[in-house]
Formats: sequence, structure tokens, C-alpha cells
Amino acid sequence: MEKTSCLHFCFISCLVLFIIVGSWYRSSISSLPGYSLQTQKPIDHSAKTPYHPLDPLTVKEINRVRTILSSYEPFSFTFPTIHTILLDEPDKVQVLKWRKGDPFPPRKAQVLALLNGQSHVLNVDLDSRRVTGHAINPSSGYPVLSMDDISAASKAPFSNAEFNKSIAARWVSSSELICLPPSAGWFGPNEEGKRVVKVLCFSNQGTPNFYMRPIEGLVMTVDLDTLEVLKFSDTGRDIPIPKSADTDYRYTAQKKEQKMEPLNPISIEQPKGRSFRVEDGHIVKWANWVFHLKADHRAGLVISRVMVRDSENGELRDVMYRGFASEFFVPYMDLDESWYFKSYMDAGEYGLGMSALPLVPLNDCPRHSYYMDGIFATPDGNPFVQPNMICLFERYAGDISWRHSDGLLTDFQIREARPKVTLVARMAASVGNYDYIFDWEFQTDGLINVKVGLSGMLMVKGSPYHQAPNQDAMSGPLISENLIGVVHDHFVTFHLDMDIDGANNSFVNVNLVKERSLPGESLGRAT
Ligand SMILES: *[C@@H]1O[C@H](CO)[C@@H](O)[C@H](O)[C@H]1NC(C)=O
Ligand SMILES: *[C@@H]1O[C@H](CO)[C@@H](O)[C@H](O)[C@H]1NC(C)=O
Ligand SMILES: [Cu+2]
Repeated sequence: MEKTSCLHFCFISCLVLFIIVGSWYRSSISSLPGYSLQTQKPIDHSAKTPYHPLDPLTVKEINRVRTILSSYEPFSFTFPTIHTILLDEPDKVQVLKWRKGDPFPPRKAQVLALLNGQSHVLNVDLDSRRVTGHAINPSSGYPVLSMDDISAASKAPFSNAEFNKSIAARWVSSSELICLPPSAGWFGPNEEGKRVVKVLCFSNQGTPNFYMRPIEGLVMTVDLDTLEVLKFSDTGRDIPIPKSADTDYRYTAQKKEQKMEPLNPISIEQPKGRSFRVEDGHIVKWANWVFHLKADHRAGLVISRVMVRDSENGELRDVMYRGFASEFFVPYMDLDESWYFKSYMDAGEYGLGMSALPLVPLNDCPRHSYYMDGIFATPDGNPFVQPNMICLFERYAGDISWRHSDGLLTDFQIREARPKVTLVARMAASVGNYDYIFDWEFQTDGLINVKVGLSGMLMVKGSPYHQAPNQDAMSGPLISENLIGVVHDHFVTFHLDMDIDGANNSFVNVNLVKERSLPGESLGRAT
């Protein structure tokens, strides 16, 4: 939030509790006859160069950052663990001044790294090949978890004898265990100065949907740097592991007779192809809109330099400098030892972009979609391409964008209607059990609609109850035998730097006030 014109919006999404296995389509659209998977040629990123000052770091540039850091003195003995290497975006004034063909403002990277338990924030100038800024532990807290952190933390419990005993007492074999670090945090003064996570385990016996089989009450507090189990807690020995029956959500596992009448395949035709284009890798042009779209490790998807073409004089007018999801906050309303800390901040703790897996053509995004890749850095500082991370498509859902008919009161026989076609930029982050679907939708009337869809699995709690429970004693409804869907919220905050016809914008809140009229009095007549 650097500018006064930035707005933070907070959307409170209601508590979402769905029974996991409901009605399923027998098969996905892409496996139906006549629905061949349209493919987009994979992009070779190895030699790509940036086209725009806001373009993310390329494969070559991430390699260059790695080379610069390897010969940087403080890291000459040990290369740090890389958490993020991101473009250090040039100042807004420089970006606004820049026109295609102009030389770029200096290309810079910001690096978040860890070495010997210390956080390093580095600024790297790619042109002069120098580290231009270096702060050690500049603030409290730690960088986003790396993939190495997550996989090391998930293995850590197995080095603990108490854990093995606890597991054996439940007749669970270690081969069916999946452990995950759900939330980083600070859990008390004993952990001062340490990076710690709580690790929880699930059983995948009989189902890939292990989220439905929590080993309830078993919590290991793990030091992410030493991988030592700092605290072991088991309060759930008498809570059974919920059954695995009917928990597998895959199409191929749906054996039950379909209760719902099957739907015929559906697809929107675009006989002349799509009407948007992507220029220079990231500039999207569609109808009256032009904007820059890119993948981001933390935010997932960043939209910048959004402009709309004036229908009268054809000139491009500024609408938004930059918009992205800045953070999530997902607190669970349960005070148990194994639940109180569950308050995920999915963007900062895991990275929405880092959690976004390739989209499934035809089912995640319709036919004629354009796919964009994400380029990030691995913990050893090498570039990594996440293919098909974002999709762009034109949406037509059968709605009307505008209409008017005339002829009832006059002699004009007018039937005018315009179909509503919009452009959507989409990505889906699979942050553990949850899938967040982000849609940035552009309408020809100038509206930008941001939608966040929630899908995936619930984070559930094992319970000794299997029916008719005492609701008061629980932190959520019993959704199945021995399973509670713990009540929780999902808050999403957005960074929206609006520049509607320039940077000087204000936010106007209009509140209507109800006025009461006395019997026999008309306010309209009184004024
Ligand atoms: C715990 O069990 C695992 C898997 O059986 C084994 O590899 C590990 O050595 C055991 N750890 C301890 C501390 O006994
Ligand atoms: C924005 O408004 C302020 C106060 O009215 C004014 O001083 C400033 O020059 C304006 N900036 C632009 C870019 O128009
Ligand atoms: Cu939820």
C-alpha cells in the first residue's frame, strides 16, 4: 500500500460446508467423443527476453541472478536457500512513461533467501550484475515456505520415537501416512528466533483423499531449520480414523449408480476463433481493453496497466495500475490444541502462484482458451516453469449485456439485445486441501469483476461421534461418521491501485437514508 489511491478490499466469504461426495458427472468433457483436446504449442522459455518493464523475470534472468549471487561474497561458502526471486518492479512513474521501443528502466530482482536461520532480502541489478541492497532479518517473521521446507517438515515426525509409538498404538502403518505442515507461525516464547511449523498427519489407506482421514489430535511442532520435533502432542488416542468409503473424488472411482440424469456435452463455439490476442507474451488486447497479465509466486496472478479505449475518440484511458490478491486469512473456530493455530495466510505462507498447478484444458478453462506459463525459482535458485498456469478466455454464459424493446406505447417496433461476452483471466491455486479459483473478468461496459471460487476438500476434524452428536460440544456440524466440518472463514484482501483517468481517485460511499412519512403526508409533495 504505497499510494493513497490503493484500496484494500476485504471480501468475507461465508462458511462453506459441503458434503464431499455429491453428484458427479460420469466423465469429464475432454474424455467425451468429439471433444478432442485442443493443444497450444508449449513455449520454449530458454532464450526469451522481456518485452515490457513489468514482465516477470525470464529463465535467463533468473539464471543470471543465481550466477550473481554465487559469486557474491557473503554466499561464497554456502549458497543460501532461495525462497523467491522476483522482479523488483520499476517505479510507477517510470512504467507510466515507458512506451514500446523505449529502453527499459533497469531490470532488477528482489531475492528472499535463508542462510543459517537468517533471512536475507537482496536487491540485484541485472544490468550491472551487482547486489545493490542486502538486509539481514529486516523485520520479524520469515519468508514464504519453500518446497524444500514443506517436504522436509512432512518427513520430520518419522525421526521421533514418540511419534512412531503413537502411530503404532493406532494400528497405522507408516507407509499409509501423509504428513503436512499446515501453518507456520509463532507458538510461544520457547520458539523465539526459530522457524517452526505444526505438522499434522493423515492416513491415505483406501483413498487418495487422505484429508478425510485425519489422525486427530497428533501434532508435532517442528523446527524447520534443524528438523527437530520441538514438541509432541497426542490428545486423540480415542478418536477413530474416519472410514475411507466413498471419499475418492476421481471420476474413475465413481462406482455408485448415477442418481442424476446425465448431461450432454456442452461447449461454446467460436467459429472464427477467439477475439483477443496476447502480444509480446503478456499484453492482452480484447474489445476495448488492454492490460498486462503475469504470474506471480505470491499473488498468483497480477494485472497491471489496465486501460480501456474511449469509444468516442479511440484513446486509451487508464483504469488500474495494478491489481492482485495480497493475502488470505482463514481462521478456524476451534480452540483444541491441534486446531487453535489453524489460521492460514495462504499467499504469504505458501504462495498462491507456487501452489497453482497446470490447468486442465476444456474442464478448467473452455475451448479456445489461451494458456500462460509461470516462471519461478526453485530453492536452489534455478528457474522453474509451471506450464499452463493461467488461462484467458471469452466467456458467454447466455446472459444479456444490454437490451431494450419498444412498440407497446409507441409505433417503434424495436427489439434490441446484445449478448454478454466477457474476457476472463483465470488461475487456480491448490493450497493443500483447498482450491482457490481466481477470475478477473473484464466487461465491455468498463466493469472489472473479481471472483474467488472455493473448491477442493474441507479441512476436517476427527471426532468420537458417529451420529446424533451434541452440537454444542462441537466446533462445526458432523458431516459424516466421525468427521466434523469445523466452522471457519475465508477472508481475501486485494491490492487495487486504481488510476481511473489518472492517479487522483477517491472512493465515494453512497448511503441511502430511509425517511418515514406521517400518515396523510407525502414527502414528495412536502418538498
Ligand atoms: C520410525 O518409523 C520409521 C518407519 O517405520 C523408521 O524409518 C524410523 O527409523 C522410526 N524412527 C525412530 C526414531 O524409531
Ligand atoms: C492530485 O491532487 C492533488 C490535490 O488536489 C494535486 O496537488 C495533484 O497535483 C494531483 N495530481 C495529479 C497527478 O493530478
Ligand atoms: Cu473453507
